[in-house]
Amino acid sequence: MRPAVTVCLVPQAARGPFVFHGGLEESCARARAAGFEAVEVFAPEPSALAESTLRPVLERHGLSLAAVGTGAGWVVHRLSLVAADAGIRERAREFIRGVITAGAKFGAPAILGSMQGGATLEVDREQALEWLGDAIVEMGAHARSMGTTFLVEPLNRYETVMLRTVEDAAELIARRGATGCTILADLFHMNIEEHSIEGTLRQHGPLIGHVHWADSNRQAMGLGHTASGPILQALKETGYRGYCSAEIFPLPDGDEAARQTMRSLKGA
Ligand code: LER
Ligand code: MN
Repeated sequence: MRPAVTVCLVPQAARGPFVFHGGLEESCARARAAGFEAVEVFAPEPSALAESTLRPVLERHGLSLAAVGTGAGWVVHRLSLVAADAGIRERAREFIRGVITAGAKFGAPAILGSMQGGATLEVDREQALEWLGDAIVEMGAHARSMGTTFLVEPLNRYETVMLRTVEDAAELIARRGATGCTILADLFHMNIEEHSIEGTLRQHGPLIGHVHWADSNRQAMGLGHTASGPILQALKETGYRGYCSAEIFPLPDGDEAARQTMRSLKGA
């Protein structure tokens, strides 16, 4: 289990569940000071992940890139893979392709979260699932061609009507025969939607490509009521070797949330 911590470069998401919000250089320095060797970056657009910007900072702080988010396509640009407007859907795919390409230069997968569609839709869910399936087939193939993967993330019911459980994501990937896709298991969303977090991780073990390591209240693991022991045990049993990345609120502050995350993964 490799620990990672989230860095948000999007002013519109300043109150979002990310540990560090203070700019790339400062966030990387704080991540390293808390003992991390990898960061997950939430950027406003693909150009913010340009090699010429990102590589020197990561190298300066001895950090790898664990993953890159695509949610700013929605938060900043109001793009969605399931918008009624075909032009918006195309721009959404272009945005995600750009993030995949940028992350791939660092060996980092891109995450599909909010761009899958929200809690209300402009079209019926069947139509939206068709478009979402088309997109994951295309994005997965693009990620694969770049030597990386595309992370499909189920979200809780208050954030999406599309993929809410790991089973939903696994079913869509299988039904559409999407290659290059794995599933992001966000423990905060799973705490709301899954019957059993550890049971689900065991059932879908080979498909789990990334974990958002968050407690029930979306604070650092250990600050809510999720039992992390059985989850770590399930991840170990299934041979999970990916990141456990803290996508959590910076409470009581970012540095302490980062340190608590490290403590919760000690010996894992
Ligand atoms: C993205 O990783 C996520 O978990 C969503 O809740 C976006 O806020
Ligand atoms: Mn997440």
